[in-house]
Amino acid sequence: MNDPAKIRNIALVGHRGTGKTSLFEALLFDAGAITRLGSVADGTTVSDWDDDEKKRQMSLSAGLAHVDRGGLSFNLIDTPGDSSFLADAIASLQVVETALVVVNTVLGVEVQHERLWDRAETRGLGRVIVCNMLDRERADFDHALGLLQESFGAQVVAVQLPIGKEHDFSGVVDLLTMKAHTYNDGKATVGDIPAELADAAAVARDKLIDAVASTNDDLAEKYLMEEEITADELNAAFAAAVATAQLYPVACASATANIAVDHIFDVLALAPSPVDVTHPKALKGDAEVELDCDPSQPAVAFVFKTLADPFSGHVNVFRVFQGTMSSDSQVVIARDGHKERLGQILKTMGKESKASGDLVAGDLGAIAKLKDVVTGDTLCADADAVNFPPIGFPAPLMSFAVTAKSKGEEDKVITALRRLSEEDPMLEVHHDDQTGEMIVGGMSQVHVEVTVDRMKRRFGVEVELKPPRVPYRETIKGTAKAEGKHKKQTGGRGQFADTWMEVRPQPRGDGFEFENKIVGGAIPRNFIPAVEKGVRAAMDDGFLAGYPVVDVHVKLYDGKYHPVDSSDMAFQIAGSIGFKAACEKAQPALLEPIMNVEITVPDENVGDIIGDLNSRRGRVLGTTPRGHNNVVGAEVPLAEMLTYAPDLTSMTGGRGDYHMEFLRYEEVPAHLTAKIVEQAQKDKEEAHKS
Ligand SMILES: Nc1nc2c(ncn2[C@@H]2O[C@H](COP(=O)(O)OP(=O)(O)O)[C@@H](O)[C@H]2O)c(=O)[nH]1
Ligand SMILES: [Mg+2]
Repeated sequence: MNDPAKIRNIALVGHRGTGKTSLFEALLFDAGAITRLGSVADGTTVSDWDDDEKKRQMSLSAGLAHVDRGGLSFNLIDTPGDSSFLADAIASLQVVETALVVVNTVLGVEVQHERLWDRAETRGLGRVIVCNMLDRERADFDHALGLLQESFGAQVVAVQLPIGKEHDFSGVVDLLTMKAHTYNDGKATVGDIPAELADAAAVARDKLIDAVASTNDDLAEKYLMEEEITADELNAAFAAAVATAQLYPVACASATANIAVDHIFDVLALAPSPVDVTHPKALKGDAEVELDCDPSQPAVAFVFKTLADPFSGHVNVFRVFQGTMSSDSQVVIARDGHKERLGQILKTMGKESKASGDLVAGDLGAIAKLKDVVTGDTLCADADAVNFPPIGFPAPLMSFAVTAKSKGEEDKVITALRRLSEEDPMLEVHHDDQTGEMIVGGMSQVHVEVTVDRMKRRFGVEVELKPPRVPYRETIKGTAKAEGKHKKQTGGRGQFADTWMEVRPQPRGDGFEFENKIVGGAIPRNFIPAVEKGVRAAMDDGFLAGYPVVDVHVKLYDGKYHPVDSSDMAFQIAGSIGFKAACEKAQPALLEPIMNVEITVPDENVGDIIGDLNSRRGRVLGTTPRGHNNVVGAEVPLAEMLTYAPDLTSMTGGRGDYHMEFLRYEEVPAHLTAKIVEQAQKDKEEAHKS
């Protein structure tokens, strides 16, 4: 493919379990890219090829495929919808022009739909919606369409109507051509609209024309004057509205029965091509630069996914935004300016890949065995490199300490974790200097468990997972003054520094502030930064339980020095001592993260869920109906939500779902503070023993 205008980059996004992976499979099958329709239940799909995905029957990372259809070149990306594994969905939305939003018609709009829609909206992406699972019991297209319009506005418009309900769902009426497409074994027969649907189709077509007219002045005028609108006029105006994200067409399907899936390609053909949209801005230094989707310009590509396999090595998946990427060419990695030579450019199809020719602006491809390229990197042909701003993933919500099961495997653990965190940008790995443990931060217990499984399977190393940790913070509630003095006389030159400081609380979230009020040179100016450095060091390791200290104002107002014995080091130590002493007198307090939680459950579970939240120190904000479900909103301390996933599963028989994000820090109730401080003390002693 050498014409960017013929490329369509499409990411399938939506809540978990809406049928994205199944739909992706059926799209590939209908386009002739695969000869057998795989299924999620059998673990035979192109996209969910990874053992962890098969075991859990759920997508954990993005699956890519490329198909040619009707003279267009489609790059399709199947993304995960589970909130713990959204990294690839978020990254994929950076490199496509269109989000194919898949909904379960029975349930309508779910939590992740709204979040992913917001991302697509911010990026200005085109959006096509598929009401999937129309073959299921209680699937009601009109109801789902209403819910979609309620959530995403009047720009959401049906281009199809389903023929037959639930088990009798057999095809669609195309509201543009006013023809019926009925399916047998995945193959369509085009014919007249069934008589019983004629009225409904006429009404739905009017709504469609109405919506198109609202995006096009010429058409609006004809519509008002009740003049004839030709099919060509309507099609052209509709295509323009879809390509410019002014209308979001809704199509119908059953992915697993392969009904009406092939017709989705006809809607996707209207979606924007890479030349139709403005690209995300790249940065050259601090200046924004506009990239040009022109194959003849210098090449710029963005890496949105990385696979870390210990055997086949690194694979980076990228999107060309400008110019042409060729195999065997040299690129600059804009992050640090180092250069690497590209090997063979590849096109992937699930886990398979095959050699591809040059990739023009707008196209997606992969490259193996680059040495130091990670997700978020920009590859440039030019020495005068540009850089894309960071993608912006949600921060980890909880962290676990991991230790090697067998002694002597510590290095293997570190290597495996580093590699896996390159692959999963929402996994955070660091070494805790205080306890000497490796800490893995993730979105949920399941997220970290998947990582542990991968370490074992791919890197052959087993680890012990300690209970999750809450990122507590420490602060003060009162004002206090204290002296911090460091004095040592050992033989020759001594060490001397003396400081007086006052600490007081800052408003929550305002962080740390250091004020120098020394007058008359009680402490010479050149030692002041050393005092501040000492204070900051003491803040990293809080006086209560070793958690970072936040929201404190420090005023340094007096001190003493010695012309020979004073040094930066002495003032750092004095600063640390003084800060700790002052905080201890200033009503120290422990803070805990409070989460905004949304729990989606069937009606009959709402009472139990609310009761349970109360026992978790939660504040229930209210419930809102969504489809046949209810969404319970609450604010709950993270400490009470660490093992919520399995609890919710058992309370709802697996029919509940939840999402949470960080809201703010609040003070921990006194009786719990004592326990946490005691536990921290124990952990510290343990760490020193081993
Ligand atoms: N009846 C029915 N089941 C479907 C349909 N699409 C998917 N499923 C089933 O729903 C479950 C979740 O599908 P999957 O493709 O993994 O959803 P994803 O999480 O969005 O990728 C699987 O058991 C599928 O077999 C459909 O159109 N009709
Ligand atoms: Mg999936």
